[in-house]
Amino acid sequence: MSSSIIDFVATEARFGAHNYEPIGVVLSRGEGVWVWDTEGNRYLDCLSAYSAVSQGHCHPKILAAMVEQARRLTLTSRAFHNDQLALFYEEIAALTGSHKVLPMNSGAEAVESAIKAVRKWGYEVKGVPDGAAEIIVCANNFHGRTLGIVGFSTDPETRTHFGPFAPGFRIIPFGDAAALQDAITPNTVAFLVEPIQGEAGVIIPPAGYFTEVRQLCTANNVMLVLDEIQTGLGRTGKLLAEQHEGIEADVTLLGKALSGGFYPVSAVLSNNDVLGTLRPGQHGSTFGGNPLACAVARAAMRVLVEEGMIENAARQGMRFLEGLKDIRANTIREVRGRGLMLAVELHPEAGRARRYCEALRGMGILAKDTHEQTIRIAPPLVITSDQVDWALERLATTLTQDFS
Ligand code: IF1
Repeated sequence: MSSSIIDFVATEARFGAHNYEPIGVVLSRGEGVWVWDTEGNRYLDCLSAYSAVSQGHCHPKILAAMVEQARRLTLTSRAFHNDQLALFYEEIAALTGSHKVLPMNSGAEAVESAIKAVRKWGYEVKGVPDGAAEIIVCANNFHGRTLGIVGFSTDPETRTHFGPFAPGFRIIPFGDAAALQDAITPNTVAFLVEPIQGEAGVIIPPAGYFTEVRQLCTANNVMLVLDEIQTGLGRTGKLLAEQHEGIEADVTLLGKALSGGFYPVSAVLSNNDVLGTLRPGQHGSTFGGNPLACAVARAAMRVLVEEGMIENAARQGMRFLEGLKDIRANTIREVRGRGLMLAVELHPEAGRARRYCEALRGMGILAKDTHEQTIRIAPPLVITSDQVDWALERLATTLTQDFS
């Protein structure tokens, strides 16, 4: 690595908590699907900051909205109204068909807020005895890094030595509707689940699973909470991943691309009285619903729809998935994906996915491994057919090598 890269990396190592092991590249500029490092090398971003930069890096219209708002008013706290929040509410409700919105900042905050709201609904509307509310989650879930959330994680790396954890969660296998039926009790207030498990390696449930889930939740007066923080906003080729299943969640969580990668913006969306249980003083956030966040999110939602990014994700996702499936390589165990949420799972004997990601960096592609054997592929939704083909050529070259 050149001296400047070494300096950046060494300084990070010297001062920073070592809670990440980044690929050896120091990025300094981004535009659309491309990012450049400090040496001027160009890479196609196949991670999109874990689906937060779905609109492409530094989208000019989101930037303009951010700069214009930042010049006028950035933060008021919710102690006062501002002239962006109502417009954000109207536009996100219209886009998603929601009735109530709770604006937060990070995805984890949206998840934690939803947990608080469904518990409150359970006690005050469903009639669950106080303190007895149960929430069902799936094994191999990823919903964030707060203490409450890692308390129901099944990934040792995410939860070891962070205890003690909060009670009130039951864990069932993902994709198994019978297990959900068996786990529901009179005290169950919600089923919290990702439509596709992202960090677990882009795990897509069996056809019909969510139809059964929807029926079970409705029959048992259990709130279906879909965490669409990664799958939402066009990533899977539809506005929301639930649309592939033909169902509607009771509570939907959005984050990441809700700001196009410019600012932490998340939201809890509710189609019933779950959010109606929150009264003044019972929940809040310094930055939640601030005018800058709202202006950025309004622009991010607008360009997503106006520039046909959702339809493009469906079209280019199919091209990418078929192209990956056409790669003849002994290293590949399975290719999975929906829209531009894709993954290549390697055979254990092919070696760690990290090695292939490092080789891909040398080919001009930035991708991220997950759980040792899987390469996650999630480019911005603005990717063109030529860029998909460009990426496929380099992926084929890399995946037909053996880094075991
Ligand atoms: C990391 C991946 C991990 C999420 C879903 C909530 C959140 C996330 C479905 C929380 C966040 C990020 C977190 C980041 C890496 C990335 C990630 F799944 F996307 F790959 F970790 F598993 N629900 N996912 O995916 O949102 O609080 O981060 O805004 O923690 O390393 P957040």
